[in-house]
Amino acid sequence: MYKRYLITSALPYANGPLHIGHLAGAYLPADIYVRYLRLMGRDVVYVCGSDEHGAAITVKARKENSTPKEVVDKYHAMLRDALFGIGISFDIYHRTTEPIHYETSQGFFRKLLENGQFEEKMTDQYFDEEVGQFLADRYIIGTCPNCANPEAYGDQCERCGTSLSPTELIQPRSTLSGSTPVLKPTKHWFLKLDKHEAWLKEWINTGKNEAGEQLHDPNTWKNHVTGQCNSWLDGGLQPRSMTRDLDWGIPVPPEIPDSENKVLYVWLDAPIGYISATKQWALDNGKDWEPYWKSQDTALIHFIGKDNIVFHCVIFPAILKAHGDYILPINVPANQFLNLEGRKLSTSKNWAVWVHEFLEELPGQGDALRFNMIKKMPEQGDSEFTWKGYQETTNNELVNNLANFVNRVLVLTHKYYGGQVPEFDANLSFNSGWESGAKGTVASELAQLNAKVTELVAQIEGFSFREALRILMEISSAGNAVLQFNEPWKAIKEDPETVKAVMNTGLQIVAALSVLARPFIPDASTRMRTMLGWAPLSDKGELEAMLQTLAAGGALLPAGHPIGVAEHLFTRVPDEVINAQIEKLNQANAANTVAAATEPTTIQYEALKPMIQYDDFAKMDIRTGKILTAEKVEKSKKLLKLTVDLGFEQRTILSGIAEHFTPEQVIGQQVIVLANLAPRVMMGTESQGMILMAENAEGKLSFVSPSEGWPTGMGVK
Ligand code: B3M
Ligand code: ZN
Repeated sequence: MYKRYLITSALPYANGPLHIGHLAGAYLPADIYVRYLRLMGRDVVYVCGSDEHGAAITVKARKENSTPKEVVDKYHAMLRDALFGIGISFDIYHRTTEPIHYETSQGFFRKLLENGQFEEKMTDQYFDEEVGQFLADRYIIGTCPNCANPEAYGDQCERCGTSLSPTELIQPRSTLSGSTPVLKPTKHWFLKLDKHEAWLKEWINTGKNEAGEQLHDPNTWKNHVTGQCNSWLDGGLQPRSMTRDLDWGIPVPPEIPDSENKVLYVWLDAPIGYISATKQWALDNGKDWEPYWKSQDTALIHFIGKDNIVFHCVIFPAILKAHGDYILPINVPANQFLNLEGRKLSTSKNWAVWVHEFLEELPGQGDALRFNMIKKMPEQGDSEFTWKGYQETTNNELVNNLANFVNRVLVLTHKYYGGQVPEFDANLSFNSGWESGAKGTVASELAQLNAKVTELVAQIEGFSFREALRILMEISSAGNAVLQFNEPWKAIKEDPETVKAVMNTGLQIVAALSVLARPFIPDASTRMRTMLGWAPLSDKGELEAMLQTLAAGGALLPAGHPIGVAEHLFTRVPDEVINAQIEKLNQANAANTVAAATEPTTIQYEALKPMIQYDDFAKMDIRTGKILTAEKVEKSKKLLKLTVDLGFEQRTILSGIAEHFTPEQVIGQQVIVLANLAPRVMMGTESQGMILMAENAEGKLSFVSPSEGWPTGMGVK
């Protein structure tokens, strides 16, 4: 077991408010895990903060006609309030513009330089002569060499997804002045990532360091995380520039020759923010930060979204290693993306549910949002949030199941026993809540509870928070069933002794839920505690204590304990609230449609093929599958080499989609596969099947996939 835990969530860019996609990706999973660790009595520090440098900020400042400093001050406050408002329980929420962070980052630069980790190189970079400034990649737009999009950025084409470098753009122009930039030589410090490739490969795939010590168990890493790292590593690592010519950022230490007007690359700045935040936390709390970052018995875990995987699994580990005395993360349980009402969340298109607006417009529903986000958490694949789904889940699971159960137990305890936990005869049996038709005693019901709690804990340990939440609700359902199957309201007259045993069981289950709910819906947990006549949790080992009590067959609530007042934990979400939110999205959509109004096009449909018989169709074996790994095929523009999971086996499939998708984009994608197509060798590799794709009139491709979470290897008929 680890002696201490250091948990991080990705530092959000302070260039916009927080939306539910961020929440589901990097903050809620970490918060669940951290709250759980605290309840288990572990030593844990949870750090985060605003990422306040990089082109993301300066671009926004130009757009808002303000300064970078104004931008970060405004959004830092908004992000912090939204995150704490939704109950993310950071031990510190820091900023990368704090002096302690400047010192720490510059210290890293110096140490890396001293350790010979940099290669100093002159490179040609675009310079805007009108403005007199080198241009960050995002400040250059031009025509994409891949799809001819005239508005591609210097680092990426947002239409086809290809990552680019500015010199690949056709007809580049500066977004600052509109002029054509010129190439000018400039000096930069490149981290020799190529020197780190071998150990990184070994470490990611086996969990071992160069000395052969086991640092983590690679089987606990998510497939899509390892897959994305490997497809990057297989492409070969190149030295990467760790400096930029910008006027916003942390200056390269001034004593270093040629450092004028150079700042640190934001990825040599932001992740170091985790370290400076820990230092500040230690200062504020009279602790020592170093063991958290330098002692092998610390578990460092980064919670992030999938777009930050290579930075946290390849680049930052290389930086830590290059420094020399830091530990590496034992896991990076990245999540995939959450979509909203069938579409990608988009800040620029205002296609989002903003957390600060949610908290304002749906007051008191923070826990309900958390619950819904966890239920739809994109742990293994992309997932989707809909307002109708929000209403259904809240009403069916939180109101009808959990709130209803807790309320009934408390109301009946007041009614029958004057608000005191009843004494009972341990030999009495009644209908079990865990299995319809079975009989149980209080002791056997609690033994079942213990088994479920153990399962729930194991799921949290394995970062399967959706499953853990499902088990939480299973426990609540069992509580409801104990009441439903024994109908104390009918039995109280003829068989009051059995009713005492039934009610005692119900109360023990509420007591367990008040602790178990804490990581997921913290406010509801506190309210359950108050209803039970208990103080709120102090988050110091209460779950650990509860596990011990349950394992020893003890009671969580002693007989005679006086409970508090019964109230409703959750309220129904009415149609009006949902309709108003849907209307808000429709308006955002209408604004976008007006903005994007294009000339009408006439679509050319392909002619229908000749008729076939059913038998022709039935010869095809079509299956559901999932892409595990993806990489470019050398010397081929069109092909991606994929490993596809068919459940019963894995296949290598070459697919002609490389001009449409990057390997990173397709890893984790659910697909439909023609599984009995005769193998074919292409570019020296045997392709064992075909991925079915939809193609539109412009020749764009779209994946065809089963419903989210559908098992692989299932027939398509
Ligand atoms: N701010 C990118 C992002 O918000 C970046 C993460 C930094 S984590 C150290 O997606
Ligand atoms: Zn493109």
